[in-house]
Amino acid sequence: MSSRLEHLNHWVAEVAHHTRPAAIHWCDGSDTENRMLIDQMLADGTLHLLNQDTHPGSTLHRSHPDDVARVEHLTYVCTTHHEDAGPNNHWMAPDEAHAEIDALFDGCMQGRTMYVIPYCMGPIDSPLSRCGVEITDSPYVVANMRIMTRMGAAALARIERDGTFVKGLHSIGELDPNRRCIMHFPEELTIKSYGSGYGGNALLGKKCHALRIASHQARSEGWLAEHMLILGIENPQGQTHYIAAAFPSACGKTNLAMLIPPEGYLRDGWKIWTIGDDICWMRPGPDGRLYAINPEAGFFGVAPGTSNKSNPNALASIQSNTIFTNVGVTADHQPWWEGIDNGQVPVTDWQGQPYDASMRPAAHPNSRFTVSAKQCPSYSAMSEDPHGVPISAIVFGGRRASLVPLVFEARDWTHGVLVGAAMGSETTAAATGAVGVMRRDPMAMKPFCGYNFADYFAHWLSFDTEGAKLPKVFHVNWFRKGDDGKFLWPGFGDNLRVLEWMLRRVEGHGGAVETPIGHLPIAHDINLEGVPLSDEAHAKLFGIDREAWQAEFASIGDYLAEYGPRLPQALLEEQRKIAAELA
Ligand code: SAT
Ligand code: MN
Repeated sequence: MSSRLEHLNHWVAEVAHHTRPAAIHWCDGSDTENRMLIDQMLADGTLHLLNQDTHPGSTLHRSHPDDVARVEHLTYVCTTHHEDAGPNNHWMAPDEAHAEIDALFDGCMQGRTMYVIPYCMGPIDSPLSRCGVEITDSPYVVANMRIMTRMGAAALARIERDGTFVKGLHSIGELDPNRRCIMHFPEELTIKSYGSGYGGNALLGKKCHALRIASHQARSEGWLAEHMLILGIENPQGQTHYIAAAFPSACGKTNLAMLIPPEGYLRDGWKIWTIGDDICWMRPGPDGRLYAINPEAGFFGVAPGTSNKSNPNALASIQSNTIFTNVGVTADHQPWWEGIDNGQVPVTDWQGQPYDASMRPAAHPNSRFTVSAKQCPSYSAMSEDPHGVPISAIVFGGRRASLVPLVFEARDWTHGVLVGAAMGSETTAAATGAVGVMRRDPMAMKPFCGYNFADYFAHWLSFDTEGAKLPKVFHVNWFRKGDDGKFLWPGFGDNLRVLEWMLRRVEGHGGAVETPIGHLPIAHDINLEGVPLSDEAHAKLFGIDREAWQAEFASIGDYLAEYGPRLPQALLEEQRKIAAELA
């Protein structure tokens, strides 16, 4: 191996010395290697074969019942100065963190194979891409990383060219919740994760690298690493606009990224192109616009609720070569989850027990599918473009049963940053803890920003420079409920009606009224043909309750104050200005 890889070799040897595996396997990402690992996991029960007639190449993994979601309370950002991690992160001093987690890693791979996974986040030849190497003792992680990233020989070649990479060390350990933690060392470009085999805790390329470490890297290099989907909207004239949209986990990012246009739009020739469903890296191009890539190569989507009605593109994507995690199965070994709505019935639940609705759902609420993006019918070839795609609009959204209207537009970039910083959402099953509690989740990055949110907001503001052609910023809420507790907006494909209004705003036509919280469409500005809405829906989706918004702005002010003197003054002034207008 060349001298440029010496640093990597040295680290691998050091880890092997410390964790004492029975064997070391360098992953090349080939089909042969993948088949070998899958066969081995089928033999030892890590994977179960699904019906190969209906779901060729697909398997099921049942995780430990205590290991089914991200564990935010056990996730740390370990910077030299506590202040650099900010009140938005759990912090530990780097020395202390290394000592604590290294003790767990001591000898933990005895009797196991240690896999070395070189991977690239983003197209192999893109200047926006960044590489990493994950060392793990989980073949399930290897199989997932192969789908979610560009993994193997090509990535190793790029690492050799770049000379740098993010180091990720992972062991499933004993899968004991009391011996579990995920540590990030942004200053050392290092991640250490112990005791969990679940997605966001174990596939280190995803949230740990592409968001926590990358956000830190992006700040110092002048770009943005965001928890956003990227989609292309092609109009009947054949022009495509790209939108990046941030929503918390399990709020429909995958559905929006793969949306099927409603009837009239399909007839007129509108098309949706999927670039990514979870993560977006963007940086200003020579023309001043923001250009985005999806650092991932696959989807790690929430299974429950995915049906031919809610997301036919996702359902079509997962007919083959898919790893399902924690779903139920039917008598003939097809995957099944709540809301699949295909007329079949589960016989076995996600824990492998006979299905009993009074015991637990057939699929865990955070059960997932892992599949290559290329299997999606709306996959865009632009996903491989090394330059990325130009972003016309940035959308922020949360799950808000009350208060927040269907859509509004920020007046300018600074206001847009405040809209993102003030985002709130009700918690979901994607993280352990109570579900349905409203919490502030700025830019949907609360669990993923690798540094102090005050500095992060300042970084966002810093893009507003002379010559910048920044996207317009919008806020949406697909989840507003009526007095009867039912959703007021149909959502799914009909969300295109809202996106189309945004694009008209981007192009300078498209009506709106000015309000203190931003520009709101009145109902007739949005194409509602074929969408019957009650008077209550009209009032709540397209109106604002000033008094309730005054209370919201007071709460936003209190929230921002938690960041103390590091918070950029411009953001506070924006909040105060709007609060005053509302009063
Ligand atoms: O569990 S993951 O972090 O991979 C997915 C998510 O929560 O968005
Ligand atoms: Mn996510």
